[in-house]
Amino acid sequence: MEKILFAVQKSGRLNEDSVGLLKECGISIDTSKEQLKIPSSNYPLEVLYLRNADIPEYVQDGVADIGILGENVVVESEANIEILKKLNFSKCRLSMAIPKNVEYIGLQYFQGKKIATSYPNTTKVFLKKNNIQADIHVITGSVEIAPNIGLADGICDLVSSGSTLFLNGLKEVEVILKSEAVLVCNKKLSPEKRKMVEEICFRIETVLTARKKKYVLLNVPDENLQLIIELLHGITSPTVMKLARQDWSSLHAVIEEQEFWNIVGQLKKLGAEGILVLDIEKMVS
Ligand code: PRT
Repeated sequence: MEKILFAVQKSGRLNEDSVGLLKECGISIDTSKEQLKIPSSNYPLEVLYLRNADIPEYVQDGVADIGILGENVVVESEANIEILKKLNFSKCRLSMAIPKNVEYIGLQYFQGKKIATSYPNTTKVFLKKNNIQADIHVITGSVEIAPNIGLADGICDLVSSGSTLFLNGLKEVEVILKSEAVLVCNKKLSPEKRKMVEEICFRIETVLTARKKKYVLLNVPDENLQLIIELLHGITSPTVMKLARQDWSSLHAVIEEQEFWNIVGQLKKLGAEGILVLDIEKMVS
């Protein structure tokens, strides 16, 4: 039987969540990372531990069939690969930033200016689209220090909390790309491998759907049962069970976590008691 070659970042921000997601999908892999290629013990799959920045080319060339990496790297690489799914972790944005004491007059600020970045392709495409001609300096690390040492008038770099910009006296002025971890695959997979990739996508979807939902159990007085059922408009009709206590029922429902916070006050006002909120491990809709 063929094996899927799955590229995962060897070490760095994406590693733990990527390996964790595979495990939640029931795919066991050794995390020792001493070897580049490690077979799963219970699934026809081999994990290739690679640098995030190298994954687009490996997937494009078919050295790996599928992989998890930052969307920003997919865009920057301009590789001919397919994005299968956004994975809802490692969220960040690629932004332009300038010294905080400089007045920002809009994108025209960058006309004829020097911009330091590790993302020259994405930056060039953005500037061209906006008719801005600027001088791009490619730097591979510590881009945020470039304005302070007189190397550039602004930068284009990844931002998540914004503290790196703040600590370096910079302010974010334009977001040019929003990014998160994505699942990508080679565009010319054999029909057999395509089927295997679909199976992996199904498992990932099952895990991601479950992460957004909660299983809620609560005891409610029968006089308000109908009102509470209407509040809990979850994925399916809630389960209602009679309690030993007279005129009371137990309700079970699956709802979005945010929705739970929106309605918990109303549930209490309607007399709900013993409210339990549980994580769901997997959910097939
Ligand atoms: O070496 P390799 O190629 O494997 O990895 P990498 O150099 O891409 O390194 P890594 O592990 O740092 O980042 C992997 C991916 O995580 C990136 O490609 C993004 O998709 C994602 N990600 C999410 C981030 C950040 N958040 C992030 N904050 N990548 C980098 N940063 C850096 C940013 O460059 C800046 O220096 O963190 C700093 C800003 O963070 P804040 O929180 O101060 O704003």
